[in-house]
Amino acid sequence: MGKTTPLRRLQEQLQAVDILFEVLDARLPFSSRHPKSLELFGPKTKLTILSKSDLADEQELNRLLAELAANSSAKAIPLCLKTQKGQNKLISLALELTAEKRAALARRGLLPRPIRACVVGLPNVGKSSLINWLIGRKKAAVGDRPGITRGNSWVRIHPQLELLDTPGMLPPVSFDEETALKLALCRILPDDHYEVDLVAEKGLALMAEKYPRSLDIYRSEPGDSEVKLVQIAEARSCLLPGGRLDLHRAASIFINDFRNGKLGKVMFDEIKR
Ligand SMILES: Nc1nc2c(ncn2[C@@H]2O[C@H](COP(=O)(O)OP(=O)(O)OP(=O)(O)O)[C@@H](O)[C@H]2O)c(=O)[nH]1
Ligand SMILES: [Mg+2]
Repeated sequence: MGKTTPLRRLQEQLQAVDILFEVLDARLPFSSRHPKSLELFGPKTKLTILSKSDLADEQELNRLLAELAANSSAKAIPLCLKTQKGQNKLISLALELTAEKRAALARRGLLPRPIRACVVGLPNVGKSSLINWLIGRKKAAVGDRPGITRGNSWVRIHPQLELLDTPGMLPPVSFDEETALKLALCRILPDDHYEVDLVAEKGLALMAEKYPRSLDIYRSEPGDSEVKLVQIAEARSCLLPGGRLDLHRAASIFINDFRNGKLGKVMFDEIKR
């Protein structure tokens, strides 16, 4: 008894907050949601942040936003956390979503207190970046590596809104193979959770299917000739001693090119048409 497990810590954090900022990767708006999020968050008020919108296929993202706006009361906002724009929009959405709660607190005649928010999401989706972006200074640790945030204080980001400076860590889960592949490609699964070559092969197939032209950077001339690891190894002269092709290096090149945006903006989840 009394032992702090990550799940208990999360539950304590959730109890203290009025609204959740659930961060999802805009390229994977369904796959990057914790499979148990409904169970974990219950009926808690939630604002969905679609982070890394600068890396997402704009047309598909707009389709998703239209779909959400038409069919649910859930609010979602796409954000690029690399630019200092949109804070006021997010804060006013949060205030809008908690208007009833604030009114109820006021009716109880309590000393008015700000609404409290906490950021949640899978590893590497941009939770710390969101906190920094809202707080406006580098406080939370940010890194391009899943799982770097450990260790809480409230920071006032608006007279009526406070933010917990530590994100809620969600319990680890396993994903089906298809989802795990997309998450690994977008670096939401830690590097030691997957085979680089396999992720690259599947990623290439995904890009060939959805964004075939993006693979032209590995073709000698633009077209639709097949691009597999062999072709990338040839195009980039990845050779092992003895002259055999180094497919493992080709796999790393592809994954880095993808993550650095060299293959363009993508959407990997199916948006209803
Ligand atoms: N291009 C782009 N990169 C982003 C954006 N937001 C975050 N990143 C990058 O994504 C990586 C992960 O961001 P973090 O804020 O550390 O993510 P986190 O969810 O706190 O990760 P953990 O603490 O490891 O769970 C970093 O390299 C960020 O620079 C964004 O809007 N656009
Ligand atoms: Mg973090």
